Amino acid sequence: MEAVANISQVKEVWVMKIGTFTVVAIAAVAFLAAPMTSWAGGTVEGKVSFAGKVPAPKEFLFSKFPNPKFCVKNKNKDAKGEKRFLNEVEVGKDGGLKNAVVAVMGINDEKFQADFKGQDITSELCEFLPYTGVVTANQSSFRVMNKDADPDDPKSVKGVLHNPHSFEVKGTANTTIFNIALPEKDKGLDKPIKLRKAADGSVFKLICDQHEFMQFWALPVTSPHYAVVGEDGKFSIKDVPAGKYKVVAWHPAINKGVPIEQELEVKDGASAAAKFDFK
Ligand SMILES: [Cu+2]
Repeated sequence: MEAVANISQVKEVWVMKIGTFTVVAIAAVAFLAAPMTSWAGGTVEGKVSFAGKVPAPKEFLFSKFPNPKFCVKNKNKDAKGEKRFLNEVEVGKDGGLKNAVVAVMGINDEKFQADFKGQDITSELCEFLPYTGVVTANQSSFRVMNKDADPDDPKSVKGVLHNPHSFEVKGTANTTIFNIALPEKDKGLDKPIKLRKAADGSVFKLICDQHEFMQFWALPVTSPHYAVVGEDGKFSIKDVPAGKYKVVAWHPAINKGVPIEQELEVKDGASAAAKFDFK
């Protein structure tokens, strides 16, 4: 018994020693890292504008799709409630291109990519929200939640059937990633996604196979240095490590979905201006 007690005492001392070493090591790293992170990196800021003629929304006759009496509750429609509008291009009063995605390219942040879970996409009143976002090429979780049920339709009391179908899109090529029916309200899907050609410029598309006007589009990114712009078109991407970069602005329905690029240099503690003018 005594021998056992002695061994455990020795162990405790050993653990304490390791513990002390660890604490000292962490403290030393923190001491070195803290002053650096407080000023390292710069900001990329600017605006995405659209100066061209804003294309008319795409039109879909409610009557040609399932659940016309429910889907008409969506606000994007004509005065008579016959046509659903898909406003692909929305421009703010100062010319900002809403929903454009800006990303600093060439930063391979592996921790960000491993942890990235994206955002929950919702199906609400027969619309995927939001309209644009970002994904990673090898994303462990992509989620879509069905928020729709129609109390006035016996077939849809438990849920309006949506069928999120995702694709990797490159040029005119579309490759299915997943295709899953969501028949019940407040139930969703959670799937990993892989984009094999993200490095070659592919993008992600989500469309409902029941209601074609339900769409979500995303640009693959490799670091947290991106922004999805609102209707003022402005963005401010902070804490970008100093260096020379290609920065892109992308909108799925403008310039045939091809991003426009700008080269710039980010300096520590400074702001680098980026301006993207789509026509
Ligand atoms: Cu649908």
